[in-house]
Parts: sequence; C-alpha cells; structure tokens
Amino acid sequence: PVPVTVRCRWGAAAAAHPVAQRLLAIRDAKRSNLCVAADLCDAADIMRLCEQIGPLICVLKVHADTVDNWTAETASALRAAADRHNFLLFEDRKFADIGHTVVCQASGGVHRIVAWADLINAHGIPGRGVVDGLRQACQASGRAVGLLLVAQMSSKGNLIDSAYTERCLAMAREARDLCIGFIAQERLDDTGELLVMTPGVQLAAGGDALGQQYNTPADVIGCRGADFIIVGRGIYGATDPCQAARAYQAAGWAALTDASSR
Ligand code: S5P
Repeated sequence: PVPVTVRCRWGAAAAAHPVAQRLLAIRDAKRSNLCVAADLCDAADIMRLCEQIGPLICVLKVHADTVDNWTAETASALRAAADRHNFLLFEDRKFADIGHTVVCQASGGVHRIVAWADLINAHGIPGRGVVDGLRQACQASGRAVGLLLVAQMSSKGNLIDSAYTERCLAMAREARDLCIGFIAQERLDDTGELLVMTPGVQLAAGGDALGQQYNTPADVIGCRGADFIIVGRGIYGATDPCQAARAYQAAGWAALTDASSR
C-alpha cells in the first residue's frame, strides 16, 4: 500500500525511545495497532499462529512461562519470525518483585527474557526498585528493551485505584529511558509521550467466566484514547485466526485513524 502519514494524536511525540520509535514505525508501515496475545501452551502452535497473522500485527505478546515445551529454540524461532514479519515481541511477565529479584527473573532462568523480548512489563507495586532492576537487566543484555507499567487492569474487581494509577504515571515519567508507556484501560498522559496498550478487547463487549472484561476497539481507542489493542482469545480462539486478525486490525486501525482526524 501507499505509505500514509497517520495523523495520530499521540504517536509523534512518543518516539524518544528506540523501541517506541520502532513500534510506531511498524504500526504506520503495516497500518496495524494490533497486538496479539498468543496465549497457547504449545510452542509449535505459537509458531503456526505467528506465520498466519505475522503480516497483520505490530506486536506479538507471549507468556513464556505458560508454554509447556519452551526452550531456547522457541525464543530464537520467535525472534526470527518477528524479524521476518516485522513485529515486536512482548513478554508479559508482569514483574512485581524487589529490584534484585527482577534482575534475575528478567535475565536468567529458563526464559532469559531480555535476551529476546523487545517489550516487557511490570507492576508498580514494589516501587522504583522494580524499574531500576529491570534497567540493570536490560543494560546488561545490550539490547534495546521498552518497559510498560501495568497502571490499570481489565479484570473485574481489581484492586487498582486512581491514586495508584497516578503513581504509576509519575514512576513512568521518571524513567523515560526505559519506560515507553502503560498497560492501561485509557490514556493516562496527555502529552502523548507515553503509549497505552489496552487488553480486554473483543469485537463485542462482554467478559469471561473468570473476571476478564471486554470492550470494543472503537471504545478503547476512539473513546478512551488507547494507542494499541491487545487481543488474545478473540483471535487465537477463532475458527479462522487469520480472518479474525484481519477484522481486529481493520477495527483498531479505523478507530485510530478516525480518532486522529478528529
Ligand atoms: O489487565 C490486563 C493486563 C494484561 S497484560 N488484562 C489482561 O487480560 N492482560 C493480558 O492480555 C492477559 O494476560 C492475556 O494474555 C491478554 C488478554 O487475553 P484475552 O484472551 O482475554 O483477549
């Protein structure tokens, strides 16, 4: 397609961090603000999904610790697929421990997350030590990695209140060298410099039996000001994941470009 300059309300100002720059460049080149949550238990199934939907997405999110047969080869295969199809890899570990522990969790163990992930996330609950520990792990890896703070959650009855979210915003502003934005349900920062990725998205609002709550792409992007949608079961659980990914890509992009031109 002919490249378009997206009149995005927020994107232009966000590109201070190299990972944010790449994310926005991929978004605009592929006309996709879709992150797919590949929450499958078998590595081969994840790779199959990658091949099907790779051209349609800007980010693939995984939970490496839920993959039954995860090995170092899984990480290399994911990395190769991400580079071939031009999307970022997001490991959704939600670090939430003291700095010293998260250094080990991010760089060591079976998953060696900062050796392959482009994006990681953390809860703000431990205080700035969690960010300092992750910074140390990322620097030691020698790779550019972006952090998203979980400032809000999609699940019913979660314990996060507006004061906590505000403190996450303050934490992110103090760590602009690492933090590129948030996992949240709405835009938090009006400068547009911190991106928002929103989970709990399906084409119809609703929920699941365990407290997940869904809003539509038009709602989270058009009304609440998010930049990216995160979709799991709506895509990998569909009869035709590729067709579903196309529908979410179109809905996410329409909501973003519509919101941007307002
Ligand atoms: O608040 C949150 C934060 C996250 S990262 N709510 C979420 O659902 N997530 C993740 O998004 C969750 O771990 C899962 O990987 C994905 C949502 O999946 P879905 O199948 O409900 O779309």
